[in-house]
Amino acid sequence: MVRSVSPGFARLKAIYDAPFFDLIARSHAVHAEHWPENEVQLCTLLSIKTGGCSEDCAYCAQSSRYQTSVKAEPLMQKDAVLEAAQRAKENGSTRFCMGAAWKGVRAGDRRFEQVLDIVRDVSKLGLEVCVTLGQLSSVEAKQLAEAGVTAYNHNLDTSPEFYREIVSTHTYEDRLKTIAAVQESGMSLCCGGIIGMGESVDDRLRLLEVLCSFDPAPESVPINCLMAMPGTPLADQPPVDVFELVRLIATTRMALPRAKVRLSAGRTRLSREAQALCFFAGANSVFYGDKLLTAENPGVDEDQALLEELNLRAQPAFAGA
Ligand code: SAM
Ligand code: DTB
Ligand code: SF4
Repeated sequence: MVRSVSPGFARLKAIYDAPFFDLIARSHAVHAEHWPENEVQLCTLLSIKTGGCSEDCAYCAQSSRYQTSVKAEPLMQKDAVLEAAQRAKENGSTRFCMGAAWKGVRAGDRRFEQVLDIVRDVSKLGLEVCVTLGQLSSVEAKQLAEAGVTAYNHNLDTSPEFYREIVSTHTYEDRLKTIAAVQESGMSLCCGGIIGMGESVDDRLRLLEVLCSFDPAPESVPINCLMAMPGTPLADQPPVDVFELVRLIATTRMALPRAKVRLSAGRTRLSREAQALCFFAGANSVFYGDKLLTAENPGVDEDQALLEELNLRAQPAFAGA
């Protein structure tokens, strides 16, 4: 099927296809215009409910459909979460993101009430508070906002066309409905994707086109490189080409100048030089701490050394808000 190309998509493609050094010079200039230079936000992730998820997202080690090394665990106790948040703050993170391996949440559910209770206390620490709990409607979104959540992460992950190759247990439309509920509640939206799942460059730009259609624009756009998790259907995917990653970061920076562009999962495979190129092209946030949700992340010492070598400073909370 031949799809007609929208003006938005054509514009993104023209940006993306520019000669590499022109592209990153332009995106760096856009970055410098909108953000204090040499600042990177450090965000710490915590999986507050790991594994046993009903969904079949082909990239995810937490799906109960696949035999992976991740075991299902109950929702963490509040004290342990607070301890982790405090530690993240002491290490220099200004954003704390709690993830749960759920299809979604419903008002009145005991576990959702527990999450609200955790959020009320975490939000007293002065950090940006992000959660990613799967699908929700405006009722739950409002409750989370009132409890002190500042941002909700709900990724579209790829283009509408490719999404059905990756997930069959929910639809792109379901994701868009959750995003609309988040936007209505006043929480800011963190929404991005994964590259390296077998999608085309056009699929990546289609995702970006959808992100650009949101009003307000997403506050934060995580760009994850697939971490090919043993046992998942995508276990054997080859790693993404680093120049494709840099091009996508640069295009995202130019398309969404005020968004935080987060260089997210997959940094363990990126050299220091590759990460430096990503920051130059417009990435201004990383996940910080030895672990993502279940997968490995560079160690804190390694990241501190990299930031120092590149003269990058940790960004204060709510910068650019
Ligand atoms: N269950 C909720 C959901 O699906 O929205 C929240 C947690 S889910 C693990 C959050 C995001 O992590 C996914 O949307 C995906 O972008 C990212 N992710 C999960 N597994 C990944 C992997 N193996 N490699 C890269 N990104 C991954
Ligand atoms: C996002 O886009 N990436 C983070 C965060 N949002 C929740 C999660 C990455 C997960 C990587 C795989 C894992 O740790 O299991
Ligand atoms: Fe479940 Fe989220 Fe993993 Fe999909 S990405 S299997 S919804 S935890």
